[in-house]
Amino acid sequence: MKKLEFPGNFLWGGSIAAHQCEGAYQADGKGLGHMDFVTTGSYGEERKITKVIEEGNVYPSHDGIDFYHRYKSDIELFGEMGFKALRISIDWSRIFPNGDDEIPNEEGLAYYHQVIDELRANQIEPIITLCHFEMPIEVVRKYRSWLSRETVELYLRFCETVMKEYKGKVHYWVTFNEMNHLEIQSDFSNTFTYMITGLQYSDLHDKELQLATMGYHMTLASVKAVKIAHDIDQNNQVGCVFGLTPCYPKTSKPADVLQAFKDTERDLYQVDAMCNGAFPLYKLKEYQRRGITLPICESDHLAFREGKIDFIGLNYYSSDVSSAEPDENTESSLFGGIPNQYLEKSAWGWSIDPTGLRYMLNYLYHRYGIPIIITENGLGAVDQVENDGIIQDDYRIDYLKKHLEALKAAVEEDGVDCFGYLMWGPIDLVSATTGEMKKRYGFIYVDKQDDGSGTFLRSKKKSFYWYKKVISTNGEDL
Ligand code: BGP
Repeated sequence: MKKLEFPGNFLWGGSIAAHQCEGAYQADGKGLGHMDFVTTGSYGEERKITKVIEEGNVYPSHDGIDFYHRYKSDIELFGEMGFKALRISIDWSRIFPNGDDEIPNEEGLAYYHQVIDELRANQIEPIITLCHFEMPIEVVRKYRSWLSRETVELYLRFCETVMKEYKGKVHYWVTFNEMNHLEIQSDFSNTFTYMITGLQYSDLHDKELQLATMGYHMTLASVKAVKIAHDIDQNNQVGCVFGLTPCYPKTSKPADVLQAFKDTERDLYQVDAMCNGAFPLYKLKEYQRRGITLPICESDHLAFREGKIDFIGLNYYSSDVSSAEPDENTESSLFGGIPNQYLEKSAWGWSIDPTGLRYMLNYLYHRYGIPIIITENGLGAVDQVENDGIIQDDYRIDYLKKHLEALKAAVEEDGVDCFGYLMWGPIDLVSATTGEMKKRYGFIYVDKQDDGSGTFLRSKKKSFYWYKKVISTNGEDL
């Protein structure tokens, strides 16, 4: 039998996001972004409220891991591991500090030139996310975030500016990170609403209509951005990143199976809209039934036809369980799910399910037939620094190894076209859903704690050497 292996040009690497690592929240002309207003424990621990601060220099959101100043040495460390690609985001508020400024901020543009050049110098392909929970706060305040069409235009101006600026240096663009989480109704509604839109869930007066409207505007913004990218450079490959969770039926009762199907499908209408050239009719019918009318303009139809994505980015962390009777044994997990007796959980309650990754890859590939890249996957854990300064993170290696085995099977046995694996948080950074530093994902440890203490010093964990070996053997030695 043929030996299983990854393609030779497979993009091994990692993913980070500006607001979770850069810090320097007001440096070189940057405007304030909505994520500059959250502080440790804002959400996550108390999942029903989003605490947003008004001002004050709080750690960690204002300092991140100081990637802004340390990008050179951090990228060198990624290079040492053999990274072929790094997904970063460009913080919109560094380029247009208020969102609607007449001209872009030169210092912001210059900064990302340096980062991209440094990646290229280390033979690392930059993959740029244009909106990873980052938006100038003024766009939220003045234009009511994604509730208004003006925001779509402001976002497109930002996209066009950076796509022209980095033309020839960047070939992979991601329009949005995880916009699909906006409409999930759960304990996390506050968290996701704030992260994705900068608006507070509790402030939405007509929640269903407003969430649907924002989801529509973001989907429209994405397809329009794809067209702009293709017009600027026909070599541009453009995708959108979705955080997807397979939902398994709690029992073989048909009602549970149907519920699981619906829950898994729930997040796919935006993928349908971006791959099929039209906003899906079944979703419009659902909105109609719920009394929701989307603000669709005649010209939008053409935008959907012209803005099909080239690839799908999959963020995969865990799976969920669905039941037709949702209150049964429900406990707090990422999406308020039901425990799966067959799976272990991370310290933050996310079930660990490598097979779910294979399942989701097959699901997506069979449905859309376009290339997929794993844009996030990883384990958030509390790391202990041993006396000799080393972090023995065998649990992280174990998690990643099992997910890579599942990915390998999806590629080689199932024939899924997956062209890269970007591990989430290759360097410790601030957690998106909890605002904490103690939830660590990295191969590289950052000496910074939630109380603000620490030196920002970097050190290699055991997993650093493991991933280096994985890359150098092209995934043969896991
Ligand atoms: C995804 C986000 C990332 C990242 C990751 C892990 O949803 O795209 O930004 O943070 O989740 O989540 P957390 O940081 O909350 O552990």
